[in-house]
Amino acid sequence: MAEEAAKATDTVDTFKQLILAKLRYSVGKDPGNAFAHDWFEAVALAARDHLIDHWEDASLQVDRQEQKRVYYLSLEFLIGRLLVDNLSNLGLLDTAREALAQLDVDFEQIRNLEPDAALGNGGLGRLAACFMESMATLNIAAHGYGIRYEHGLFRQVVVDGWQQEHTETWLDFGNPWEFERPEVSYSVGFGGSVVNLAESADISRHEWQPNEQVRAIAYDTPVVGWRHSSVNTLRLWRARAEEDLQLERFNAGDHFGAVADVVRAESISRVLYPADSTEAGQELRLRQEFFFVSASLQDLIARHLQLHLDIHSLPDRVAIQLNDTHPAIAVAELMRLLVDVYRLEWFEAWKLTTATLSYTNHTLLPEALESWPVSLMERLLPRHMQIIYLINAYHIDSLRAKDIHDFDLLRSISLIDEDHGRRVRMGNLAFLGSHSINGVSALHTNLMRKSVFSDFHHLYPERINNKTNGVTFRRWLYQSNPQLTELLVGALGDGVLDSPETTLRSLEPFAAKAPFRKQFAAQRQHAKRALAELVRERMGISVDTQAIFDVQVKRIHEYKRQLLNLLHTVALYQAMRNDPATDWAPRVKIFAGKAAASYHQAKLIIKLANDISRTVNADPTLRGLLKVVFIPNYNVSLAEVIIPAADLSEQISTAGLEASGTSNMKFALNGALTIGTLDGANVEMSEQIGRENMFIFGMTAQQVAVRSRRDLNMSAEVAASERLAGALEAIRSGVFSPDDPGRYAGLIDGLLAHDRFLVCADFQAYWDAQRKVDMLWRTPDRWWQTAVLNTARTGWFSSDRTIREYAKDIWKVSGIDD
Ligand code: HBZ
Repeated sequence: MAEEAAKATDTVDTFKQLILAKLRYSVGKDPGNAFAHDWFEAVALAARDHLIDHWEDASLQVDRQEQKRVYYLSLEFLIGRLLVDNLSNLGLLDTAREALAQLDVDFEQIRNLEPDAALGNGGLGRLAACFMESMATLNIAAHGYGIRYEHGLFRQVVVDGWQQEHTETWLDFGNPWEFERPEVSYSVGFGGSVVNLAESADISRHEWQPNEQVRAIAYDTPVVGWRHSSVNTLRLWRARAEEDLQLERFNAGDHFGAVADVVRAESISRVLYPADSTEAGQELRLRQEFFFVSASLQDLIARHLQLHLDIHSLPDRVAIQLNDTHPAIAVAELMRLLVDVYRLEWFEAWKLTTATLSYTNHTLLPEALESWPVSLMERLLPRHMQIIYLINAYHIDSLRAKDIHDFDLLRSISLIDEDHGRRVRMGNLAFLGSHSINGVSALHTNLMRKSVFSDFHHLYPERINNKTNGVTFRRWLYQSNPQLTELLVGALGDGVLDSPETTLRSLEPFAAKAPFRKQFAAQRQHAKRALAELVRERMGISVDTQAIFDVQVKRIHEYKRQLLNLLHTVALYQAMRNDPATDWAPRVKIFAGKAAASYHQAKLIIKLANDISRTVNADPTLRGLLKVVFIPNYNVSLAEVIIPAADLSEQISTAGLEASGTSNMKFALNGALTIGTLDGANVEMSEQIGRENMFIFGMTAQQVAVRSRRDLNMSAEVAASERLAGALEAIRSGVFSPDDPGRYAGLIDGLLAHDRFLVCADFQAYWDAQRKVDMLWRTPDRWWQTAVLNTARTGWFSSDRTIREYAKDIWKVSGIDD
């Protein structure tokens, strides 16, 4: 023990010296004149030194062992902050805390100075970040590839209840985690024409001559696994013009014109598209997609050839995962590289392409399925358009050869949609070019087989498979909830940190132990106080930490049904006012989330939440029984504060529409109870956790399908429920918007006439489920027993489990230790 203590002191001392050296020689400051941000930078750089040592080891090991490499292509990586993540996985968190304390620097203050790397919109981007961490933890040799956006997801400011979007500037103070690699750069072409150099009739022998070139510069960020098992690389590309300045134009006095090309080229990596499930439909978006796909493929092929010399062995050494259709142009670009550059014969190239690529689908919503106008593709990527036509033609030929002539089937699997002004269907391209197509929860995968890809599934029954999402427990438990983590370690031992998937189950018997339940409740109180403090500081609203913290945080979208939650809020408000003698369970309704800038209905829902909040919070007759807060600018860091503080997790999407959900898993892991529909991964959660330990309500996906076919007029449902009618009428008539009483008339009338997401149809079931929540809350023993069981039974939703499944079933790779 004495020896260990001496070693720890030694480590603290060494780390302290390292921080001081970084402060002096890298930041250029002394402790006497350093600002808090300088300290942040010095600690981050000190941690980075440790990362680098492990990073070198990891890449040498991969080369030696000739491990197959995984490339995760994603237009989004919603990373959040990295300081605590890196220190914690390096095992240096306590060391850093102590070293800083000795230097009289407040660790909590400096950790909060780090900006969020918000290079993603929501679940899809955050999943990519969890996967990167899990792949490093599992010793899988993986690279993430994406875009280094200068501006990440917009900063949401709420002014008078309305969302405003402001530019996010995460790079203002530089980024201590990344390494610019100017020597790693590729040229990416656009436009121009296709030429027949060899005068060959075979169009697979034609070549592309782009008329615009953009340079992709690599920026590498090390990604360290738990207990620094391995360090992988996230490589993000920045766009640069081939030439910084057209000197001739500049000298002729055309100062703006001289940099026009620079602006055009660099706009590619300027900003993340804030498009959540709405079609971007912008040329710039297609340029972004092709830019990062082309640079990434060129880079990984160069690495492959350097190591293995032979392009033919690509699928044996390389697995490329396409995160949604955003990188689906990879199918055509890989074909172009193999055929035009490496001179492979078409069918050989096709074999390599499909054996290397696999694709993950994240949505079934028709409006979110990507497609590009043929005219745009022809102009921007003429050779790729030609390749897509060829793939399509060969595919249809191969089906006809198998005697498949069904016109409707051929039309539905075609890469070209002829019905909506000729568009390239990126989902179909990704499907055809991949050997594996996976959904992200069991229900979603089954619906994929029956809906968007039913015809493809019929033709290729082996290709579609399920990989239910998971989340990294390092960030979403150990780092965000140290109090609960400590409690778990106390109960189950240190081993729970290394193998929570199996060990957490041993927590079950603790649910029956009163002293443990008390401790479990105490850690929640701690987290609730921290959130209450944040709400008071940022919004000036005080909330009762003894009340149920009822939380819905996610992108604002009609299918996620924040409106259903708001209707319940209004109905509860009215019931509390009408019936003050009832013993109501006190509640704090907490909302947060961003709406896509162009999504007017979602922005109106944010305004409604804020209008309701203002009215309810100011009503003295409620005696504080109900509070409503909309916390602005939801991001990863805010989620880390909110999730541990939640008692109730709202997962109430219309069944069949939420592909998986991942916050549902984070909440349950932290011991919140879920109120939810049988949608996405909620279904599997109810299997693991037990339906009796969740509040499951509402129509099933099947019932939704049947009801939607009937009609979407809700007069009957509204007539049947006085409570629903009352809530709708209050909103419609301006009770919450006295300054503009007609503000919500359109929203409510629209809902009654055409309730696409079945808000009204599910209202009564939701209300009833909420009353069960109240009842359970009144018996704390049972509540906390259920909460402990939720934590105990969520181990399966670790992204380590998900990644193991990808590795075994899709990528055919194993980690070094496996
Ligand atoms: O992906 C989400 C799903 O809605 C959610 O159910 C699932 O858990 C998660 C991970 O699989 N999808 C998204 O987050 N989608 C986007 O963010 C998105 C971004 C750009 C687009 C379209 C969708 O153009």
